[in-house]
Amino acid sequence: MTVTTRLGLAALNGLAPDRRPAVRPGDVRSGIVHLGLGAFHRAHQAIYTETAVAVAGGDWGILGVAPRSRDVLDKLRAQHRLYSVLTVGGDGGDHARTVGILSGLGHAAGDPYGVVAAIADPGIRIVTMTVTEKAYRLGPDGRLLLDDDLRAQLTGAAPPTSVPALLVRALLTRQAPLTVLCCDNLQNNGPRIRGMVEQALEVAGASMPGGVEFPASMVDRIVPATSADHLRRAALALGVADSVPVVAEPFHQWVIEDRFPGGRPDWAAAGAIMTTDVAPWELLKLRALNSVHSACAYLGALAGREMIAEALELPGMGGLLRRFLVEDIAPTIDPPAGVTVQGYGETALERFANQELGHRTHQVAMDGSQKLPHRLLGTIADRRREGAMPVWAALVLAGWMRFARGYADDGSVLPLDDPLAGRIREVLAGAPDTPQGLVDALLGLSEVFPAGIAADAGLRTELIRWSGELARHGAAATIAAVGR
Ligand code: CS2
Repeated sequence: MTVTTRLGLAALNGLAPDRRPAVRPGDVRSGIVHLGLGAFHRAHQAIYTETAVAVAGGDWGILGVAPRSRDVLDKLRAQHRLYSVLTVGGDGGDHARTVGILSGLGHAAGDPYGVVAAIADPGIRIVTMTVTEKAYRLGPDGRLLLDDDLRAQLTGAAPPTSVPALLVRALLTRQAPLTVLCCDNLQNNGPRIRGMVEQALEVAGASMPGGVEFPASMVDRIVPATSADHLRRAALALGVADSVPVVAEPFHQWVIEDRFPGGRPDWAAAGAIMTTDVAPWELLKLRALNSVHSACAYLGALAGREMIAEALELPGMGGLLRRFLVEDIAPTIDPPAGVTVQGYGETALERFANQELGHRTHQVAMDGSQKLPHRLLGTIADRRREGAMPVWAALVLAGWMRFARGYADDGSVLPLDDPLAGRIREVLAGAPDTPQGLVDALLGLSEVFPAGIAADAGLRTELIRWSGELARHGAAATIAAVGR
């Protein structure tokens, strides 16, 4: 069957009621600027916000800002800012619904001053962000990585296209209270972003105005890149063709620290957990879900597995990941009331096994230098402080190191999609291609590894041992041998 009608305002009346947006597109005025119009935001915060507005009202339309590429922006514009979310792997099979909460669109690279003006506008009371770890330009010590370009952006000498500069240039003129809500997988994300903005304001010769809050939040939903197959399935499930659908698993969770001086949507009415303490949720998610995801990605990619669900099927992988969870991760976490690390980890593994998602190992492997400090290195540091050796965490880190070499076990090339790719290639080119050479070269990256980890002789020995195992036997055999 070919679907010929295109998604747009005119197509909405022809959709079944459960596929239409929960709010009337265009009815809701903007109250939120969102930086990072990628798939994750559209399948997560946008749906929570649309549901909250449908249930409890409020001017909480989202003005979505694309940081760099215009592609999604132009396609959304052509569809009157409408798009669909295709939920896959649930009991009833594919289900699609359209979302109409986007009340405006912006482009940071093309019109940075327009985005600054939007954030400074008193009608906007919240800025949410999903720009990924690297966009915050923070080093392992939490300090802003300043270069000439960023300095020029912060002082007004160059257009403010980066996230720190967009926020700072807007805060310099803003009068009304504002909440800046980071929705990225950063440990301690609220205070960390506050610290980043404080430093950036200092460079601009200013200090933090009153009435600006930075609550922490934990976001969770697996949202892979949309494939051609997803496009086709979204059109079939919806009955009209959408050029920018997003695909997601049924599961979703959002835990938010409740500090919003300018008000907020009734996200609790949409199922979010509003709380005073996000930290236990954040740590649980980063360490017991994201790091396990990375383990599947690096070890799976080395073993030639294209998809996360296929990596999980490697003999021994399930056993290895459970040992990683129970022996290394669980002792470092005090989970929220009513949750166990093991139970949470089991649910994560079931979610990773969703075959319909088509989540590629290479996608999760991306940006390892930015992700691992938040999801893996804390576990290692905490266990080492206790005098224990986190053997499985070391295997995962060695997996990243082997991945960074750029070759899978069958010799095929692995993409190193990482903001530090140039630095990584440079240090590896100057080192012998041995387990020891690999480990020493990469541990020397002070942009990634805190001094305590880089100088840990016991950990270094363990990393060299695992790198040697992976080099000699390959990831598949290494996992099969230990994951019983
Ligand atoms: C993944 C996350 O790509 C990755 O690094 O681990 O995007 C993961 O799918 C989400 O955090 C799940 O909420």
